[in-house]
Formats: sequence, structure tokens, C-alpha cells
Amino acid sequence: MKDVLLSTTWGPFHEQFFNTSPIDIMNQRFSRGCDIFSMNGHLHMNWAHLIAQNIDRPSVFLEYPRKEDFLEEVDKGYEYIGLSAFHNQVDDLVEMCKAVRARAPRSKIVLGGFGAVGLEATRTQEELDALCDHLCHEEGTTYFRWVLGENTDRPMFHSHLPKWGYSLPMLNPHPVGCIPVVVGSLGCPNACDFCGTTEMFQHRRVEIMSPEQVYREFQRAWRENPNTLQFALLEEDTFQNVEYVQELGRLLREDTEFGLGYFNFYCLSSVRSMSQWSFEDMAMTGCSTVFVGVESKFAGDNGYGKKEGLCHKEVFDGLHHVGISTTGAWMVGFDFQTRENVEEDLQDFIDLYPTLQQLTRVCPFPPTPMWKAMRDEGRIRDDVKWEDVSFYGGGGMVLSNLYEHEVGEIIERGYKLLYETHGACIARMLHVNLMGYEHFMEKRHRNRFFEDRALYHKRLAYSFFPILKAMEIYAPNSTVRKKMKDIRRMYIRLMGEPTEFQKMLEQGFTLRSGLARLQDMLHPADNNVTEEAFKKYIYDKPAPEYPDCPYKVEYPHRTRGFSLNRQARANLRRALTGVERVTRWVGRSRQDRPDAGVAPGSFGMFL
Ligand code: B12
Ligand code: SF4
Repeated sequence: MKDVLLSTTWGPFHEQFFNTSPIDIMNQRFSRGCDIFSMNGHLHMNWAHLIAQNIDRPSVFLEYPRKEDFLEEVDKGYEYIGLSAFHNQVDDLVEMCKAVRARAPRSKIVLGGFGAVGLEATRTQEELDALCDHLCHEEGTTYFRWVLGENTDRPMFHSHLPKWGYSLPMLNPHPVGCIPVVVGSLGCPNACDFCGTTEMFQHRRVEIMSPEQVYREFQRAWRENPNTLQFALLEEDTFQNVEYVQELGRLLREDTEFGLGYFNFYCLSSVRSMSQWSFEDMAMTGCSTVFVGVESKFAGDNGYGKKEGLCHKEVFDGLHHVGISTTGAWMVGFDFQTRENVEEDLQDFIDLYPTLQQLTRVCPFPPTPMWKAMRDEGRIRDDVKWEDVSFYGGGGMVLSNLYEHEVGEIIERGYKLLYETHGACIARMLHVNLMGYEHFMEKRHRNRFFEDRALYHKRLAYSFFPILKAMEIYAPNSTVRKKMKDIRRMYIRLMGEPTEFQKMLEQGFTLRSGLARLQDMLHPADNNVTEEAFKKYIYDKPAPEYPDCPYKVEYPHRTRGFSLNRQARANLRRALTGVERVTRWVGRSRQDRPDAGVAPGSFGMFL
């Protein structure tokens, strides 16, 4: 028999509430509501790579297979089949288990992930035994080693997690990967009652990679592509672990090859943890964007403990001031939110000026304490479907003060208000980078790292700037139009007049935006739900030496048209970089050039 097969649930994944793909986080959540400037993107599943890279046996990982792809692989005969699911995919997970039992009765089924622990909480032991042989409710790498009878104490390492990508749908409907990812740690000690990760890892932080290992991945990623946009450091509350992130920051800052002019990361953190830090010190770790859960001001009086540290407004303003972008995350549906106070809550959130945003509804995920309490009170509907156990389905929770449809309406209105108040997320990203540039340029004589960080903000602002004109022309109202003009003036004040090349791109983006508007009238973009591409990762053992890639990847359904399109885009990127070089050479005598020190080709991330 072959060794190990790992797979996500089979696709195509069901579209969710807004008719969006749960994998396209930019479109579904982070930049939703920004009209033609809502971004699109894709993310990959990480669990299987962590397992595959840390076991001794060879394995194959199927990411987003169709039913027939999965069954074809199962028929090859594997000793172990590891499956992972989110709650909203549990129905598919159950079907897959049944299919494996029927077609490959000798294969042992190992389940893991949040959906699997949801299943565990809602099925009898007998039912579970019929579906699987093992169910992992903890860190999965050590668990899988244990299942295989391997040494569980060996140190862990991973690299080359597939890159996430984002763009604008009008520029690239299939964004190329531009964000490398690493899992620093799993879990969180804070034990919030609605949170799945804290429950999964028993309120502990499980360290997966040391700061040195994370740093090595940064180096590898930037060596492969010096125009790498951002690095995603996956952890639950990065700034809680002061020593860890201080050490990572030191390594990134003191790096002489790239340093803070290039290295930067996206992370998640809480207001409480960030309150221990000065915002400048946070920027000096290389943090460029932070995902922040925004607790309701009414939460403290309703069983969620008083907030400690700074208030949200102080944190968001402080971060933006030093060039750290934010993804503000707000939830609706708590018992303490009423029709009267929820509007105040939402307006408070909008006032924070989040750079990116996530508005979701409260969902009791089994087996979190919130779910258990609600189940015991009879507040989970019996007819709840697994596909509704998600950020948008509400998990069958009977709401205290709002109608079901009201919750959806509040979320949609929130997204719309954010756009109509602040303009598109890309404009906000540009603005925050200009603030960071101004801050660190003013102080650059004090610290050489400040100068590096200023270069980072300059690079980002330079590449976002050409989209600004289109966001001004197609702004949702005159107030936002004026804000776009203010951002333009700020750019020119700080960085000088745009170059000829930027003006050329600006015209191109504006034309393309006009066309996108027309296209949207004829066929609203909301109709286009992304379908994830099936990928097959092959892990042979022994693995190649780091920094070589530990897997080979196949795209079984990739069409010739898609490959040609990818090739054409790469050629366009090269051609535009050539034009950029020529225009730089022609305009080289200009003193206040915004592209001074910026490597050519940084605009390319959107193509
Ligand atoms: C990045 C991310 C995403 C990305 C990519 C997903 C991914 N890479 O897994 C995207 C945007 C696609 C995403 C989507 C969603 N997400 Co998400 N996501 C995350 C985030 C921030 C990191 C996930 C990650 O990569 N972790 C690192 C990996 C290595 O950890 P892991 O997946 O937990 O896997 C470990 C173990 O669980 C276990 N394991 C997992 N699978 C298996 C399988 C086997 C066989 C074994 C043995 C072990 C095992 O081993 C792994 C290594 O220890 C987490 C929060 C967090 N920090 O974990 C939320 C989180 C997982 N997401 C969540 C949710 C709800 C969703 C959505 C359902 C939201 C929605 N739209 O409704 C969708 C569902 C997507 C879908 N497939 O349908 C929740 C889950 C909550 C819960 N259920 O209890 C989380 C915990 C956020 C939160 N705190 O609320 N997500
Ligand atoms: S602070 Fe965030 S990650 Fe930690 S338990 Fe609470 S919700 Fe979960």
C-alpha cells in the first residue's frame, strides 16, 4: 500500500451568505463593500504541509480536489488517509469518510481540524468509529507522528507553504501568490468562550517555529522575490509573546541583505497585548499590518470582563500613525447587542478607520464553551445545517434581540458605510503607508532602522499610488472624492510629483476601472464566485535539503488557456518593468523622484 494521503474536503466549496467563496478572504471579508475596488484573492490550507513535512513517510496532499479526483486517489490504496474540514464542510467530510470506508476498507482514516472536533462534539462514539479510526483534537503534527509510531519529540520545521495572493478582479481574476506564510505558533491562552483555536489547543500557545526559523523563511522568500509584498506570520496573538517577537524583530532589523526596507509581516494581535508596546517598537519588529478583534463597548458589562489597556481608538490611531495597517474585526449577534445599541457599536467601529475590515456574525462553534452553554439552554436550533456553522451562517443560534435577516443587513450596511465614509481599502493602505513614511522620515537621523522602515513605506506608497486617480474618479460620493484628493496631495508633498511611468499606469488603471464599471452594470461582479483550483502536492522522502522546496506540485485540471494567460501576464510584467527602467533613465536628473531607492517592478504584484 502507499503511505499517507492527506486531503481537504472535496470541492467546489459551497458559496456562503454573500454569494462568496469562503477561501477568497479579500472578496468575502477584508475588502468587501468597495465596489469595483474590492480585492480578490486566494489562500491555501496549511495543516497538511505541516504534517507532511514533519513525518518520515512520503505523502500526497490534495488541496481542493473534486469528488472524482479524490476517489481516484483513494482507489490507489493508501495505508492512512488524513482529512481536515471546517465546520461548514462537515457534510462533505462525512460523505468522504463513507466513500473511503466503502472503496478502501483497509485504509485507516484520521480526521482533524475544526470541523472534525465539531463532529466529535455532536456524534456518539459508535457513530464516530463508523466514520474514522483516529480523531485529532490537538496539535496535528505530533499527533500524526504518534499515529504512525514515529518519534514525537523531534523538533518541527516547515517551509515553502504555498503563497497567498491578492489583486483587483479587474486586473487579475486569478491573483499570483505574493504573500509567503509561516505558522509561528498555534492556540491562545486567553480562553474567550466563542473562540475555536483556544479550545482546540487547550488554552495553550504551542510554538511551532522559533524566531530564527521564521527569520530563515523571510530570507528565503525575499531572495526568491525581492518584490515580495508581505509575509503572513500565523499566530493568534503575536504581541503577547514579547520575547519571541522582540527576537524576531531584532533578526529582521539587523539583517544586512534586506532589513526593514523589505521585510515586513502581517499578524494577529489583541488590544490588551499591544497595550504593552509602544507603536514605534511594534513597527521596529517589522510588523506592517495587524488583525485586531474589536470588542463591543457593551461587552465589558455583559460577562466579557473589562477591557484592559488602551481603548480601540487609541490603538488604531497609534498604529496608523507609525504606518501599521489594520484589519479591524467586528462581530454582531451577541446577546448584549440590541436594536438600540448595535448602531452605536457599528459607528464606533467605522470611526476606527480600519485599513481592511472583517464584519461577521457571532457563531457558536461546537465544542466551544459558548456552544455548550447555548446547547444546554436550548438555544441552538435542531435544524441547523453544517454549512451554516460559519462566520456568516450563525450556527443555528437563536438570537435574543435581532431577526436573522437583520444581522445580515447590519453586516452589509457596515461594509457599505465603511466604503462611503473612508473610500476603498487600497486608498486607506496607501494613506497609512504615507503616514508611516512621514513619521520615520522625520526621525530618521535618530536611528538607522527608521530610515529602512521609511523606505518600506515609500515602496508600498509608490506601488499603490497609480490606482488612486481611479478611486477618486469612481468614488462613491464627493466626500470620499475629496479624501482621495487629500491623499494625492499628501503623496506629492512627501514624495514629489509622480513619475512619467506612474502617470502612464494611472491612465491605464483609470481606463480599466471605467471598463470594470461598465462590465459590472452588464454582469455584476457578485455573480463570479471563485472556484478554487485543484492542486496535488507530492512529498517524497527523504526530503530535499533546505532551502529547496520539499514538495513537487501538480495542477491536474490546469487548462492551456490558463497557462497561456499566466505566461502573458509574466511577459506584461517584464515589458512594463522595461518601460519603467527607460522612463527612470530619461527622468534621472529630477531631484524629488518618488522612485528613488525603489526597485523596478514593484507595481507587478497586482498583475
Ligand atoms: C488563515 C485562516 C483561514 C484561511 C486559510 C485556512 C487555512 N489555512 O487553514 C481562509 C481564509 C481560507 C479561512 C477560511 C475560513 N475560516 Co479561517 N482561519 C485562518 C487562521 C487565521 C489560520 C489557520 C491556519 O492556517 N492555522 C495554521 C494551521 C497549521 O493550523 P490548523 O489549521 O489549526 O491545523 C492544525 C491542527 O488543527 C491540526 N489539524 C488540522 N487539520 C488536520 C487534519 C488531520 C488529519 C490531523 C491529524 C490534524 C489536523 O493540525 C494542524 C497542525 O497542528 C485561523 C485562526 C488560527 N490562528 O488558527 C482561522 C480559523 C481557523 N478560521 C475559522 C473559520 C470559522 C473560517 C471560515 C469557516 C469562515 C467563514 N467564511 O465562514 C472559513 C472556512 C473556509 C473553508 N474551507 O470553507 C475559525 C474556526 C473557528 C472554529 N470553527 O472553531 C478560526 C479558528 C478563526 C477564529 N478564531 O474564529 N481561514
Ligand atoms: S484573544 Fe482572540 S485568539 Fe485568543 S482566545 Fe480570544 S478570540 Fe481567541
